[in-house]
Amino acid sequence: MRKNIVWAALLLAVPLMLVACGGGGGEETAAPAPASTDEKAAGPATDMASAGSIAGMALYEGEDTDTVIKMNADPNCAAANEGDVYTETVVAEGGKLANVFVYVKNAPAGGAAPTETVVLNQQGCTYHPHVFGVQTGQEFIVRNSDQSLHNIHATPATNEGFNQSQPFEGMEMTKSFAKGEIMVPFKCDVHPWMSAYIGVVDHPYFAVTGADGSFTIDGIPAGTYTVEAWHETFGTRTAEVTVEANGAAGATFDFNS
Ligand SMILES: [Cu+2]
Repeated sequence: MRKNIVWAALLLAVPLMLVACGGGGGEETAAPAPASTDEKAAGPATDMASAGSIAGMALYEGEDTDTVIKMNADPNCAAANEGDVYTETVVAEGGKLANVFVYVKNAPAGGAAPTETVVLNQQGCTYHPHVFGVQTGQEFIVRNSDQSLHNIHATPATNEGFNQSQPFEGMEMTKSFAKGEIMVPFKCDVHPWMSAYIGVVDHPYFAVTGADGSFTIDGIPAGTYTVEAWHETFGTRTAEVTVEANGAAGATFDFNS
């Protein structure tokens, strides 16, 4: 037993001695080279590591003026929904406003390319989501999940519009927009109540407020930014925001006045 301990001690000691001896050798000067290469390779990652975020809220104390959509004209649409479906032109609860597109106006260059697939789904004869964002050139899917004919009529001001029909359930088409545009309206000429809005920006620094009125834009480099919030009924509000390295900046958009 004791012999084994002695051998183990020797086995541990030998590498330690080698390391200690190597310290004074002239060949050690080569060591810093790979280290500096590593630093260079990690450059962009270091920038992202110091990125901050912008988070906040869209406020609206007024009433939710949405009206119930009458879908009697298309029995399939009526049958596809349990209960009432609302127009979604104002989705507000507890003083918080949903469906507000929030984006950085003077965004820094670069930024991560989008990886997740964005889907504009036609389900129950309304668009889901009602408001969303994509980057310029980013492909998104338009899907018909209904047993009704829809036509997808995009009416942009600066991008190229289109008007294509999807007569059958399960049909999909892939689209993208080349230029930044706030916002691109979508409608369906078969069901006049259908509407959606897509914000197109040439960077990933955008978000849409949720049912609780909140939004978060992650991974943005430190800097001072003009952030704009867009709502289909109430127009736009802006805020100046300074993001510190690794910092969390706040922005509140008041749509009451
Ligand atoms: Cu339709």
